[in-house]
Amino acid sequence: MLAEHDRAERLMEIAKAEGLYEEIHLLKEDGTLAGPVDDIPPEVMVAMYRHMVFSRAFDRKAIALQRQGRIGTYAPFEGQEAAQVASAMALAPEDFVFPSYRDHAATMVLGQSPAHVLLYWSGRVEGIRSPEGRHILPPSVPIATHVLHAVGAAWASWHRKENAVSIAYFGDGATSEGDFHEALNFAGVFHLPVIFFCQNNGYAISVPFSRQSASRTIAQRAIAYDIVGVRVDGNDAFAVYRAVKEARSRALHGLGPTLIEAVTFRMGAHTTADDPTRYRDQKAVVEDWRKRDPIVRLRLYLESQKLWSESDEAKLQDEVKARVEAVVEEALSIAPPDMEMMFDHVYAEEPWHLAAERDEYRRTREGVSE
Ligand SMILES: Cc1ncc(C[n+]2csc(CCOP(=O)(O)OP(=O)(O)O)c2C)c(N)n1
Repeated sequence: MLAEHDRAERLMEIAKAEGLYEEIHLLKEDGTLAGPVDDIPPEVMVAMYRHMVFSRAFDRKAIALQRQGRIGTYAPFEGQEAAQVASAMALAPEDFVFPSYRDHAATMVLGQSPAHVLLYWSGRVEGIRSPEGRHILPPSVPIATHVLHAVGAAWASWHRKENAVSIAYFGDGATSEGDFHEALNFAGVFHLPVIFFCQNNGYAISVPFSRQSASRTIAQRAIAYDIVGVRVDGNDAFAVYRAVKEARSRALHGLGPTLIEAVTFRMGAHTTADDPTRYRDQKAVVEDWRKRDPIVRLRLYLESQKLWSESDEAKLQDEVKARVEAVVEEALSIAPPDMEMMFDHVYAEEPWHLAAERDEYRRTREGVSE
């Protein structure tokens, strides 16, 4: 009998030979390349960088706003910018996007207003509306439920013969949910045009990946459903971009779904309500992962190609600072909602008891007593 390690290696070799498992690395930590990137136009690379720098500044500002009590709880994404920005840039406007609560860098690339993201974390409905011309679903807070919704949307696209894919964004913790497995199973059986995009950021709140699953990788789980599994360095924007582009192309050619595992790291807390020092050596891990920072390596590459300069950087930093301030001002200046909105969107047709509560609320608001 093969030793456990040899068996896992052997299974992986077979999967690779069958075209069911692939690993992509393109941009190394020092900003040099591990393979050709001719398929990625220089202007796309620069746009990726600009989006990533803005996202990080936005994320840090959102944490500060929460600390000041100006927004509610917030889920930071620092460290995951390449995974989110590059995956979103590989999509097309007609695609259906199912984010989770941490995926704002992706949705902002797709046109979601950053001010509305801040409103989302204040419990405001503006934060769940899709930008015009896009199909972005509200962020899913229940873990993995939206992975099934993405499959349903992909099935609808397939029936309607649309040229669109669905993409579900979720974390490593989500892969332990039954919904995740049902979604992959169904999508595999019907060869649906869906991309399962998992950001393996190391932790599901306090649970490290080593305690989440005995699988060595998340991508290898694709093999069980006979769909393609791809593992990429999630801090390598080029690898993420290529993996999603290729998955999209396979999906539109009727070749079915892809499970992408983008290996990355959540640099900060799970949410502003979490204290990561309780379950990991925050200083040491963050220092270690800083060396793999997705923004630094992309800048190093762009500079080496003369696509970016010191003065471009100085200009971008000024632009980003001003934009973030403008976003905050916009978000805080939007008038608070009419409280009666809490009765909207609860049922398609309002039942009598909700109508009665609405009436009662109106009477109270207007100071009318019985
Ligand atoms: C169905 C469900 N179970 C439990 C929770 C509580 N919960 C919130 S976040 C989280 C961890 C999710 O981790 P992961 O999927 O790795 O995503 P990450 O937060 O790291 O992006 C859990 C268990 C939830 N929101 N939904």
